[in-house]
Formats: sequence, structure tokens, C-alpha cells
Amino acid sequence: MKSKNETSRRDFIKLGGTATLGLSTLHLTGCKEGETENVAKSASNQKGNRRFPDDFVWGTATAAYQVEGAVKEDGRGMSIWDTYSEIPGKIKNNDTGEVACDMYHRYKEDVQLMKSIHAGAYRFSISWPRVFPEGMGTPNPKGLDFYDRLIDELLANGITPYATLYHWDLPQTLQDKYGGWQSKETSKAFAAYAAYVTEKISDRVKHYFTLNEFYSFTDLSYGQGQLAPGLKLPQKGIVQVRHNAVLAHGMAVEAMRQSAKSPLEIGVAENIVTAVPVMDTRENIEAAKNATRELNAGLLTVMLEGKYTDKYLNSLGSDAPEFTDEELKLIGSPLDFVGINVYLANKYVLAADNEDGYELLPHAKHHPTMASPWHLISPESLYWAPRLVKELWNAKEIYITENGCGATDEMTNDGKIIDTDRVMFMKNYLTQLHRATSEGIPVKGYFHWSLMDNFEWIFGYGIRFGLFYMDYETLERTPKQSAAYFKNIAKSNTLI
Ligand code: GBH
Repeated sequence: MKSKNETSRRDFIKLGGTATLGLSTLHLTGCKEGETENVAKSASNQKGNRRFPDDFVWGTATAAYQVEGAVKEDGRGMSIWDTYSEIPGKIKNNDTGEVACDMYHRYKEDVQLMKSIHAGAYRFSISWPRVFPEGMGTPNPKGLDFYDRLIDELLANGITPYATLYHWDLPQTLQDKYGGWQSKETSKAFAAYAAYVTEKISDRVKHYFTLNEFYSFTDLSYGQGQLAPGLKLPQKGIVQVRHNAVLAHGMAVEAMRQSAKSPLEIGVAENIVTAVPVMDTRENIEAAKNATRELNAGLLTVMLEGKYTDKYLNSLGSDAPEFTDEELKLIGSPLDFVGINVYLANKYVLAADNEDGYELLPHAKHHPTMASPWHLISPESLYWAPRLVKELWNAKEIYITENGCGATDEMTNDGKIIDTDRVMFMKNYLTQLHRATSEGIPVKGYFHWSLMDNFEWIFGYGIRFGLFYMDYETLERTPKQSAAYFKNIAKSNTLI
């Protein structure tokens, strides 16, 4: 005879994608001995279906200013984030990245952390002002030495390095001299820096991301005054900043391919604005596609299509960016893969009988969030973002360059960090990622943001994103429950 619990277990399994959540809920609510065994057995029976593709890459990600510290060491120049975080009131608690996780000195220990959770890849960013203290001109050899040591340590431990060339730490000199991203001089300087780095490390590093999250370092930094350098330009200025940023990307792709010593794989790491269909009907999926293309028109869309959409240019009128056909060609340089940072469904969308064919819905007032106020919980984004990238732009390879969540983790008296909220987040998001790979969407890898708690920009050290907990007094690193969860998945290449 079947017990009630067993019936509901079967129902959960029938639901497919939601089975993971169902099984663990049952487990936690404490079913009887024999039933627990049945649950475990059926989970293992499902194993075949729960595997990720054989060569799937499991990694973690960080960014230079958020983890390195050592901001005045070995000839590093100032960046706009050093300047910005010194202005009282800009950063929560007036925190700065001066020490951060001190990874500059502790990278060997941190490579061991990666190894301990079975991460096969590491996405780190290179600090432009370490390599070129003034953004251009004479390089500082000691700056690149650090990345040489880090890369060698990763390779010696069987971890594949993925380098990001820009994660928001613009050399202060370029801000002072040219107004930073307001000038194409900065785009040119970026391409020269990117080519220099590639020439030096392409013998050991094959995978590169040019720039990280354009919207953050363009609109939020030059338009809304939230992130460094904290400017509030009028629309025309912001639109030009966006253009100069995508131009930097395109110029760098070309320059890097020329300077490389062996063939490179280059992509972008963009915080795609994802429109998710409220209901997965054919009309709504079409609506989500069209909406996603337009919502990214000034950034990802132009990089992948080599042209601005008519709608984007028309809506801007005289504020449209100044550009040439030659620039557009560079901006649309062919890429080897598309990297997307996916945290949420930026918009929910429905098909509509209007000119656009879609309607963007406002977020419901009580939509649940994680610790960061912007972070609406929407696991389906990790299915829809790669699917839309594949369908819109026929991407051959896709990486999830960031996914993760902030929490206010605390250590218990006996030294544990029980972040069941993060495990819940990962379980649900990864279920949707698995849905994508099992449908043949070419996602090649997943980088969890972040390896360890770090300097969370304007939120300072208060919101923690790590799989490892950081004691900011002692700089001791401790694995959280989520680190164990990540390890199980990475080791088995299976959704658990
Ligand atoms: C990423 O941004 C960043 O690449 C990474 O450096 C960061 O640590 C991580 O995620 C976690 O935040 O105006 O209130 O919306 C994720 C997307 C876009 C989220 C900008 C924060 C600004 C704050 N981010 N947004 S708010």
C-alpha cells in the first residue's frame, strides 16, 4: 500500500524541473525511514537525466578591485574606484577596496579553496591600473607579474584561467585626462592595453572576456551617478558613453587577435537585460525575444549584430550616438562565445496587440528578493537568458559568466555558515540551467559569483556573495554550506 507521502513524491517527480525542490522539501519535513530511502533511490534513478554535458565547465568568478587589495603596491596606479570610495557617504559604511580579501598576497591559498570545491575554472579580472598605472604609455612590469604568478598557480592545480580585461576599475588618469568613457581615446587605450596583456599571457590563457557589465559602468556610472565616477550626464552623453564602451570592446577583439601568440577564444561578459515570458506560450516567447533584443539595443545587440536597431536610433532622435560604419563593423567583430551574467528576470513580458508586439509588466510589489534590494528571485532567468541568446543571435557557445546571490551570512558559535538561502537559490537556478542544457542550448560553463565574500561596490562589505565566508578582521576564509553544495555538483557534473 502506498502512503500519502509516496504519492506526493511521485507527483513531484512528474513535475520534472521542480523535482529537486520537492524531494529536498520532503526530506527536510522528515518522512519516515523507509520513505526516505525511496526518495533517495528515485533521485539516484533520475541521475542519467540530471547530468550536465560531459565537458561542462564549473567555475567561480571574482573581480580585481573587489578581492585583491594591495592598492598601492608594486607600482599600481589609482583607479576611479579608489577615488570614489574615498568620498565619504558614497559607499555603505565608507568601506573601500584597500584591503578587500588581500588576494594579492593570498592567491595561493585561494587557488586551494577553488580546488577544494572541485572548481575546474576561475574567472578573474585584470586590473588595468596595475598593468598601465596611467592607463597608457609605459607598462608596469610588476603589475603583470602578479597575474603571471596567479595563472601559473591555477595551471599547476589543474584550474583553467578565464581572464576578464575590464571590471570597472578604470585608471584615474584616463578619467582626468579624457573624461574616461566619454572619449574614444579611452576606447583606444583599452584596445592597446588588451593587446599588451594578450601578448604576454596568451601562451597560457586561452579564454578572454573583454569588458564586464556595460550597463553598470556606462549608465549607472555616467548617467545615474550611482557607481564610480558618479556622474549624471544628460542622455546624449550617456548614449555616447555606451557607444565608446562597445567600440572599446570591438577594437580590443581585433587588437587581441593580432597580438596573440596562439589562437584565442574571445567573448564579452554582459549583464544581459532578460525579458522572461510570464507564460511559455508561443506568442509570449516571441514577445520575450523581441523585447530582449530591444532592451539590449545599445549594448549586447549592437555587439552581436554590428548595428543599432531602428527603434533604438529613432527613439533617441538627436541624442543618437555619433558613429561611423567602420566603427560598427569593429563593434560587431565575430566572437567565439557570448558570456552573460544572469541574476534575475529584469522584465516579465506578455504578447500584446500594439506596435511592438509586447508589453513589459511592472514587477509585483511583493516579488521576493535576496539580500540585495535589486535582486528579485527569478530562477527561470537562467533558462531564458541563454535560450534567447541562442535564438536571437545563434550563439555557438554561451558561458554563464556570473550567477549567485548576496546574503547576510553569519557564523554560528561553532564556526559554521549555514546559508540555506543561497543553497535554495542555487538549486532552483541550476534546475533551470539544466533545463537549458538538456534542450541542447549550448551553455559551456557556469561561473558562480563569487568564490568568496568581497567588496560589493556601493554596498561595501555588508552583503556577502561568497561560497567562502570572509572574516574581514582576520581575513580567514571558511567554506559555507553552499560551498559543499557547489562541490557536490561540480564533482558529479550532476544536478543535486
Ligand atoms: C554583478 O552585478 C557584478 O558584475 C559584480 O561585480 C557584483 O559584485 C555582482 O554582480 C553582485 O552584485 O542600482 O540598486 O540596481 C550584478 C548586476 C547591476 C546589480 C547594477 C547591482 C546596481 C545597484 N548589478 N546594480 S542598483
